[in-house]
Amino acid sequence: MTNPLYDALFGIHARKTTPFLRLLDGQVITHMDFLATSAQIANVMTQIGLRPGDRVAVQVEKSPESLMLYAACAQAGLIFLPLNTAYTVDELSYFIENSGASLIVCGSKSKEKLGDLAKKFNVEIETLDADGGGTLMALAALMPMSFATVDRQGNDLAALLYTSGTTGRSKGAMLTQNNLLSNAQTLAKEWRFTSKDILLHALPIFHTHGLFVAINVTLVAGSSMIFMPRFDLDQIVSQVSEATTMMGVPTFYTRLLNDERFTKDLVAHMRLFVSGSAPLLSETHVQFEKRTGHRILERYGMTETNMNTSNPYEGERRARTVGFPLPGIEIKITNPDTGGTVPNGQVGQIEVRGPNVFKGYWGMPKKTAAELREDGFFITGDLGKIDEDGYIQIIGRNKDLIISGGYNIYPKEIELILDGQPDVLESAVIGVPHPDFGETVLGVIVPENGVTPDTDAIMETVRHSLARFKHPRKLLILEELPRNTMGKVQKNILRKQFQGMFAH
Ligand code: MLC
Ligand code: AMP
Repeated sequence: MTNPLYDALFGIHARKTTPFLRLLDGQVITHMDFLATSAQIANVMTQIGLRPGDRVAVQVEKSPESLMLYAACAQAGLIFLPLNTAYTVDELSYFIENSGASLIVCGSKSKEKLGDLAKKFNVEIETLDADGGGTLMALAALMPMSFATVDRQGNDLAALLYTSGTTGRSKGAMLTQNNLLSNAQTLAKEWRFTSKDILLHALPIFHTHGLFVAINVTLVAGSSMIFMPRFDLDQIVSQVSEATTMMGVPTFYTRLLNDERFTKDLVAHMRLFVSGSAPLLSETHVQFEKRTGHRILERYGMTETNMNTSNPYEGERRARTVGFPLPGIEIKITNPDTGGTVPNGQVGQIEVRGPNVFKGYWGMPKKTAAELREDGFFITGDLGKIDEDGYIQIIGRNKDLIISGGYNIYPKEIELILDGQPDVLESAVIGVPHPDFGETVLGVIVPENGVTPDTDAIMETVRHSLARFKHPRKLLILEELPRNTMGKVQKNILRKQFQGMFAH
């Protein structure tokens, strides 16, 4: 009986009394204790009636128990479906229905609101709070501390991660055991992770970066983590001297640079800082090295593919590039119109093929076929080029996407709401530079029949419908939107016009 993902990430540690999670209150959770509790959770889910292949939708605060739930899903052959804690009930409703989840795990405070959804879609619901309280752990405490690991194949699904689409509807990226495992093994080797490493973990664990990159790499290497509830400057400054490595989005690094306590001495013992999920400004890269003596290692990935490229561990880590394709992964730059490969140095769309590339979008064969070629290359929607030394540069995006503090925001989703508001003829949502989040959301609306729309009422609707990080930081009213001769809205003109709106 085998379960490649569980065996390689968790099973190998089953008898180890070595630290896995180091918490801020000084508590240490060993691998063995972690796995005993996760086995109890696997027993709960199986007793509730869940069967291999069922989806478990999880919207909970970051905690050791939430990570145990991930391990329990792997052990029981269930498909883990983590959800941003900022998502509203409207957003969740879609994910629950689309995925056909069998179980929702949410915080106690959300139980009432999500309870209605659970009833509507006939889904079981359990609660899990930041402190480990709630019905899930109460049931787990009554269960045996061992669970017969469910047999799985590498091609079986391990996780479903929703990523927004250009049409405004999110798509569930189906990630197999092999997708996750191959990438974790490759990254651990490339970045030289060993059992001696201690990773400072301050990322959320409902996205690829915090979950699959940070945690899976730690697990395959047998390293441990300082497990923080969220990114908090005071906590980072107080804990970093205990760590050897850190992974973060660019906002982490700009915030650290703005803090005088973050000095060369404080991080002298650190081995590696990794950045990704959004472009790292050259200025940040340079300033960080000046301040700390460390060159940040920038890598490039996405939900559908895990990590694709990385700057070298040894060798030059080049600013404004994302390095080279990872071993076993192919990258080509193609002409978006013809699909043909363009010569090095020329900008085109980035395509990727390898064991990391997902299986397709859940229940969306047409969307899958449009982005995942028959020969296995996935069209990322990012634009880039390969420089004379083989380093890959991301130049822009072929998809209408805003990345704010590492979170992806698809303008279409917001525009659909704005367009539906009283006295609004049409709208355009754009990303503009922001000193903290890299980019932030700006909404532009055009009034209907010369009547000025009530922007406060519109923002209230937006607040009800969408997660906070997607809210426009400002709503502007314009007489009309710039259009080209084909009638297409020219967002580049709007971006240029308002680029200084949130500048320093
Ligand atoms: C929080 N807010 C955000 C935001 N995060 N708004 C826009 N963009 C964000 N990213 C909201 C808060 O709700 C708050 O609202 C206000 O902005 C200010 O909050 P804050 O306290 O300053 O923010 P904070 O909680 O500190 O969060 C910022 C952050 C966090 C950068 C630490 O967003 C974060 O951890 N980002 C990491 C995202 C990530 O993991 N991405 C990986 C995706 S995987 P109010 O109401 O108070 O104004 C992927 C693939 C790959 O992309 O390659 O890795
Ligand atoms: P997501 O869909 O949330 O997984 O986000 C993936 C997207 O983040 C990619 O398609 C890129 O546009 C962007 N991204 C990830 N890493 C980097 C990076 N190092 N530099 C620039 N963009 C990045």
